[in-house]
Amino acid sequence: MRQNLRISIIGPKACGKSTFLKSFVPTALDTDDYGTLNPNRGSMTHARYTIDDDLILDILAIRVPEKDSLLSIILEGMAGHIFMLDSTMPEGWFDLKRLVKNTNAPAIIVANKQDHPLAHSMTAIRSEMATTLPIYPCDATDAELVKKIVLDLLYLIIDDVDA
Ligand SMILES: Nc1nc2c(ncn2[C@@H]2O[C@H](COP(=O)(O)OP(=O)(O)OP(=O)(O)O)[C@@H](O)[C@H]2O)c(=O)[nH]1
Ligand SMILES: [Mg+2]
Repeated sequence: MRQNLRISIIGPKACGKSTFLKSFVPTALDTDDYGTLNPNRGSMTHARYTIDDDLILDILAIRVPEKDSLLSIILEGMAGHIFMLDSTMPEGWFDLKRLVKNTNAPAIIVANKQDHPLAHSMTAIRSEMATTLPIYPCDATDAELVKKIVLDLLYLIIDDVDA
């Protein structure tokens, strides 16, 4: 039976969500490509990735919304989450920490922009996030690394379904 899995990439403005998704699926579309851009809200990016005849991934990159009520609607039905932080912007980590605490689906954290000269260290990020979720150092332009991270999340999702 054919199955669609929905995965979210959630993080603050400009942390690299779209770059990450386009490294995984170069044909990923921004919402303005669909004609629905609201410049006050920022864009979303969507990609569909076919694993095989039975499994399709729908990946949606979205900014952390201001309202928790909106967030719960967006997150509903997601099989897993990639929480992305900008390693150069500690002011955005708090919001993400709050999200991580309130999520039950399989999830990982991506510490993006680790290649950037102003990136904080993984030690500092791990200490601040204080979570048992895996935290991956990342450069969203590195397609091989991005693929490995998405596949690791997929394995977590499959383990979760089997459990
Ligand atoms: N150095 C570095 N720059 C990055 C990385 N990922 C993204 N960027 C840059 O950060 C900026 C924002 O990247 P986007 O992918 O548009 O970020 P976004 O999270 O989709 O942003 P919004 O959709 O506007 O919320 C761009 O200038 C990217 O080139 C990274 O891993 N390292
Ligand atoms: Mg984007």
